[in-house]
Amino acid sequence: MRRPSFLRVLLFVLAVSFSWSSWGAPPDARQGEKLFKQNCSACHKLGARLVGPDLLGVTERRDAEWLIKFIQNSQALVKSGDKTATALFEKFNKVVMPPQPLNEDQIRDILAYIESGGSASSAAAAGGAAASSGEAPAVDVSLSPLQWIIIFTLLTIILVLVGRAIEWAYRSRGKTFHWEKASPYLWVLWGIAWALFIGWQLVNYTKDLRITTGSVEGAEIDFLMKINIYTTLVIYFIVHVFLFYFLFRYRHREGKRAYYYAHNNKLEVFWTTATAIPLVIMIIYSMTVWQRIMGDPGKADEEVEVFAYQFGWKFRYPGPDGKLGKFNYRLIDPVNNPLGLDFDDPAAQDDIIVDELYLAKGKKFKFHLRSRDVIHDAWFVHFNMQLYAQPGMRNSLMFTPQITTDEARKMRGKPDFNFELACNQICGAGHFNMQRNIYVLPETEYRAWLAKQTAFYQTVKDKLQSTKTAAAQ
Ligand code: HEC
Ligand SMILES: [Cu+2]
Repeated sequence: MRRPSFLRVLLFVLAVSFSWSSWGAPPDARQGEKLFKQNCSACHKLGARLVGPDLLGVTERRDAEWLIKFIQNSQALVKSGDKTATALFEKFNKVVMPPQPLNEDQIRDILAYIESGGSASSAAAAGGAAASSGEAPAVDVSLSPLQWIIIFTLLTIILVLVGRAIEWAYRSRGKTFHWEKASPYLWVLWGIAWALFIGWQLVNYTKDLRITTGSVEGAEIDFLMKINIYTTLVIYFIVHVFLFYFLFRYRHREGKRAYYYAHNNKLEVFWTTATAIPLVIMIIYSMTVWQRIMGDPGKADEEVEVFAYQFGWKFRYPGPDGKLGKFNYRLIDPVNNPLGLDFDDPAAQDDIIVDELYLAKGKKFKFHLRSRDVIHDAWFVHFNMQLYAQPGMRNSLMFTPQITTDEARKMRGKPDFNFELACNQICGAGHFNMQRNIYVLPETEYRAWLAKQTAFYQTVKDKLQSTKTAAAQ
């Protein structure tokens, strides 16, 4: 087989670098948001119909090529007899969507914004706030995966060319360059560079490992994870030192041959037990941690119901009687009774329903997870806790918040930081929306907050009564 000529390699490099510009950055949702506000918001909204259709989820309904054509000139598409466009035009009483003077990239930005469900707006708002306070917004220097691939390909080609250049230089003086002699030294160089790179990563990217976890139980899991990471790190370095040392020690030397050593039972037994013992210790320890958290955890100080639905969360507190009242999924009514509470049960009449989760520091909370429709996953992100919420099942999970939101903000140096609850199960098209803030307060403030809430039943009592009497008549 012929080796690729250098001309071909050169052509490839040139082709790659020319197409670089067209492979530029991926669509930018923030740019898209700006364009959307300027050009589309008069007639479109995300999440509601205005003059034109609700655009939330439109990127799933239609393919990108169609959308680009339609947005650039919808009437041209209608006239060309496109069925979808014609049907839409009819449905919207022949209101013409004017042609939009946008190029393909700009439309892709808008589509990225639509796909983000309008969530670029909070990021943009934060950016705007930073800009108005005189702080320059951070410059985004991230590269697309394709650009990384190109960079690595180019680097590899450059390395190969340097190697070839060395060979040529030797040959031109009538000598031969022996790679088998040079490579052990290159390996050592590579080993040192690699160790430095790993060290740099450890310094730069382990900051998050040092952040105090939000819950007492989560801190135990953290500790467990750190033992694992640090043990493997130590082994990683030992193994790699030996790897590069042996590469060097047993390098090619004229007239010497390596001794072929096939098998040694003693050695096999030694390294099998040497790895098995720490593993067994680690497994036993993690099982006891798991048992402490998920086994019978004893009585909780507070109980809260976490109710998941497509696509959001509701939280139910027991009210003054300290008891979560009965519920029945048959009683669910999206407006008047979203959680299906059984108001014939007095314990349900004082229950409080809220949209954001409030917790008290140092109190053990028991969370009863419930799902209205599909499997969701209640991930208490900064507390190292998660469990599925399954329809027809009542799962529960306990943990004790150990720092307040204020303390966490100070520790992180981020005044607008919030603990989060997120759905960790891709549960449908609106999955991205299943995120809620969690506020951890000192106990007194938590009690004050609870005391201010009104029972859900009070807010719907009259409506329920009138529908009941209407039904009776
Ligand atoms: C003057 C009002 C108006 C403006 C401005 C406008 N649209 Fe529309 N849009 C409509 C109407 C009305 C329809 C319904 C279809 C029709 O009339 O042909 C529509 C339909 C659409 C559809 C098809 C929706 C579906 O369900 O398939 C998309 C996508 C769309 N518009 C995107 C945009 C974007 C992006 C912009 C801004 C760059 C924009 N529109 C600006 C009025 C408008
Ligand atoms: Cu979900």
